[in-house]
Amino acid sequence: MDENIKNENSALNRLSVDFDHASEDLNLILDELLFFKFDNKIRKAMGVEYTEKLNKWKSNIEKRIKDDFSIVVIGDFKRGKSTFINALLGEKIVSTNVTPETVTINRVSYNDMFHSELVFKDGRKIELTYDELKREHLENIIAETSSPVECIDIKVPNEMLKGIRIVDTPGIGDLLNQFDDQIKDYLVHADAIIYIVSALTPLSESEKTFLCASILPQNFYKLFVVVNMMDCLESEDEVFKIKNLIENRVSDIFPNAQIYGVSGLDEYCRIKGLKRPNSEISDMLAKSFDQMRLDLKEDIIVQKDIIQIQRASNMLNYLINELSSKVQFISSLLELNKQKLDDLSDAFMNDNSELLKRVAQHKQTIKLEVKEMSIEAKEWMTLFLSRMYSEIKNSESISIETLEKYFHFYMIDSVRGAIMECTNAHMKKIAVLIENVTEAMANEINVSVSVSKSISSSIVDVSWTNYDSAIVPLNFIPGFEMLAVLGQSILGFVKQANTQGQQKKYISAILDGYDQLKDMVLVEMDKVYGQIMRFSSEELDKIYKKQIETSLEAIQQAQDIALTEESDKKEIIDGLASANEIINLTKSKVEAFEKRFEL
Ligand SMILES: Nc1nc2c(ncn2[C@@H]2O[C@H](COP(=O)(O)OP(=O)(O)OP(=O)(O)O)[C@@H](O)[C@H]2O)c(=O)[nH]1
Ligand SMILES: [Mg+2]
Repeated sequence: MDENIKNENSALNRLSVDFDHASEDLNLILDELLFFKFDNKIRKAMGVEYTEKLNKWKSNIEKRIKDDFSIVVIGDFKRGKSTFINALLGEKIVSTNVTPETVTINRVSYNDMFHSELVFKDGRKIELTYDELKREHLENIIAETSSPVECIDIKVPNEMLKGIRIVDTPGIGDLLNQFDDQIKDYLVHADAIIYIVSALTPLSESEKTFLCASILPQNFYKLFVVVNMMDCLESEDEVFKIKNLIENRVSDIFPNAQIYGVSGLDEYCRIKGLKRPNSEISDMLAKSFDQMRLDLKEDIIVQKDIIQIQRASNMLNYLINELSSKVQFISSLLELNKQKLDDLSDAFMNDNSELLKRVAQHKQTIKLEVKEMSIEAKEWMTLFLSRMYSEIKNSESISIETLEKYFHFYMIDSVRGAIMECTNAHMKKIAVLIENVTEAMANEINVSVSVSKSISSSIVDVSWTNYDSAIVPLNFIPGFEMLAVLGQSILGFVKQANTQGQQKKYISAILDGYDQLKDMVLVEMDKVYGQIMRFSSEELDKIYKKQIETSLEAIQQAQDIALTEESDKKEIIDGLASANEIINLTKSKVEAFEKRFEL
């Protein structure tokens, strides 16, 4: 009975959005905005460059509507993302256990025949056979070409992939860290996220930070959190415990997250009829994977159209807001005379301007603040490490087997967690500082421009960066790669103790080397805070540059307008009025659209 209701519901869901119709409507609204390009008066008012930009945004939104629905599988390194994808698809498609040299982004989608190619950053491609997708072969091919790889595009005749694309990303915080920018890009264009964590390191602080900073702001409709490697646990009870633990940790951040405890490896073995890794809990693991697969289908794949339309309509809203700010800004500049505009533009372009001097002062202030923070963090860390020392000293009751199996995870996670805890608290402070400075800079620009505050703050928001900014906090996570290196060093440190299976020897080996470990951690902390300092300073430069650029562009536009005849000016004022009309019209159309599709 329940099953019937569920099926009926999902059928209804499918009926509730007519994707072709909805995307056609969105395209019509987008076409409306093309008047910005074709109406001469508007072109004159907004400037040619601006109307050109419109094209880019428009094609971005169109791409969002037209492209396959994209599910991005993401998570820290070596959590079993690729294994999970293979298990989900029931065949070995993406390579697993890859070495850093073979790390790639894999895009898997549907085609009625297998087809795969290695795509290089310069646009060149190499066709790959199914066999060449194996790690050993790929390694040789990538080494031989020694060109930077963009991704591997894999098309397979797998029913599940119809209309969707699964993106397998390399681990965040990969030692090489070369993919982070690319992953950001995929995240912006993702429709849904599957976040993979490991049951052996259940949601570390760095993973939590990543979720908060990069996934949360994007307002995904649903978040699937997959706790993988459950086969490594001893019993169903333990599986249950770990799943609950993660549920608690995640639900604070994402009330709409769905958590599954699975084993990609077990599922793959089950499908292929291979020996399962943990026979004690294999039934439970199979059930859990099946449930996850079913939910994925019902909650995401069946609803993919509506999710995709919603994301496109969000982008459209950003675009409309941006256009609106720009029109307001130009309108306010029109009130200034030519001389005043020239002075303004001189002030902005002058390398020795008062404005730049003030940016330098702001940077210095932030630098001092970060210095203080790093001292505070190291004091705090020293305390933390001595607490941990006592805990290790008092761990007689833990068996040598457990220590050998889990102790390095405990160490790595605790130390990383403590560092993330410090930097998290400090980064929040720094974010507030940067925000204040940004506002101060906007005000300083504002004082000279003498336009209203609301307009100057909209300068900061203006442009596509508004959409991008959902992703900016990723840069705020300091030194992911350093934390990874630190993890490796701790691992080395713990594993070097050769204690021939004796518990006491194991503990004393760890304690003997403890000072060395402490020094290592403090040195890493210095590096992390150094990076935060550099990052803050670069961030201020970027914000300042952006503010100046946007202001100069508008001033230039106003200068051009100031030079025109009175009669032309009237045309421009008319143009701005028409622009406003279009903006308001599209705004109400988007609203009506969202209401109709219950977005
Ligand atoms: N026991 C167990 N091992 C697993 C499971 N999933 C993956 N592994 C193993 O973990 C290692 C890494 O797996 P991958 O699938 O390559 O992990 P990944 O997250 O894609 O790794 P990167 O892409 O390098 O970040 C491999 O040796 C897998 O066999 C699992 O569910 N259980
Ligand atoms: Mg992988």
